[in-house]
Amino acid sequence: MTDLTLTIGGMSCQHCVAAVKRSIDSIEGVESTDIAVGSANVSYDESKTSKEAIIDAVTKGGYTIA
Ligand SMILES: [Cu+2]
Repeated sequence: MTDLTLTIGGMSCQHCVAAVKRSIDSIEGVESTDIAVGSANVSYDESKTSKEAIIDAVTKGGYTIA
């Protein structure tokens, strides 16, 4: 399992937390997420997904990686 911490821009409320959590949780290989306003801690299986895929899911939702 690989742990990834991201600093995310554009998040301002619990709606954003839920939206980011939903998009990261939908990635196959993501084991657990701990999302807060402005940050995400993600534990994932590196044989199934990648840091790039997780960043992609966040930026597609309209948020930025700081
Ligand atoms: Cu929001």
